Amino acid sequence: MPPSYDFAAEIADCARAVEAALDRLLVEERLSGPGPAARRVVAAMRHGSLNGGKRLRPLLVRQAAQVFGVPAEAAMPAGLAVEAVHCYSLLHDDLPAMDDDDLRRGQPTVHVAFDEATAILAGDALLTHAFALLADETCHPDPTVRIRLVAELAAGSGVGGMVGGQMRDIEGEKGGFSNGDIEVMQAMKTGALIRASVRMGAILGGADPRALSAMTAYAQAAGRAFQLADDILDVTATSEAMGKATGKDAGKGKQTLVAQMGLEAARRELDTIVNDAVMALRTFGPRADGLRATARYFASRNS
Ligand code: GRG
Repeated sequence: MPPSYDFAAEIADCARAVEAALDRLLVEERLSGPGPAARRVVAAMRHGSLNGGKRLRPLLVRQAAQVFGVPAEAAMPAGLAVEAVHCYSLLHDDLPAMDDDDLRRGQPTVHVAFDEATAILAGDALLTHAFALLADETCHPDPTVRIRLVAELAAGSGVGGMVGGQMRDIEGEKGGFSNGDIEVMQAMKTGALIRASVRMGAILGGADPRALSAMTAYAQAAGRAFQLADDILDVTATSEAMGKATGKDAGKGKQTLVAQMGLEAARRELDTIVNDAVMALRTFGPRADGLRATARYFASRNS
């Protein structure tokens, strides 16, 4: 990593590379199996994954891998797998049975542009394809590493991770959540995939158990910072800036830390958490500057 690390250049470069790779991969020829890929589902997968998105999870995979000297291109297939899971989660989250949103990344959501059944299937197909990307030899030459990546992504996205967090979030709309309940829900719903991204980068780089545990501590703090910033933005940002509806948490009686502790205390807490994330990386030196910058970006972003 060069002495003066340029975060703006790296996030832009990563977003460009992810967009181009998804554009190449999400086509009928590449997605066909025993039968030809269903054209309408592929079109909905493309609608739900192309043209937008900050691509923060592939960025985290790449930056975590970079700590162990892995080049950005070698971290791309694993990053794409996490992004495919993330896009599926947004697509399903927007459905009428969940958050019922019409706008995502400044465009009509997939069930609005297509229909509900197609949106469900497109989400399912993105989730399934994520694991095909990890199983492919281009992801890593060593099958043991590929299996660890599969297990990591499954744990982060499944019922003990993102899906379980989403269930808790829905249950929490009835009220009665303590601050601790909210933290567990958020650590699972949003934090688990961020944690998986960082750990997958570290696994690609062959991190030893001590390094993996430091990276995990970073990831957990960064995930909390990301979610707290998202809750703050839901109160303070416009829907134009966010490319999606804002002010929905309070409207639905959603349990957030901002609602519990107030805006000013939430902002102070955010500073503390970012500091925790940066401190977790103290043993890594300049190669971890990317991860440090991303934790700071999570707290300062305005979209
Ligand atoms: C439906 C199984 C299932 C899970 C949904 C992640 C999630 C769980 C729902 C998304 C709801 C939401 C808006 C959560 C807040 C945090 C979040 C994931 C924001 C969107 O992520 P960004 O900012 O989005 O990385 P982009 O558009 O940049 O990819």
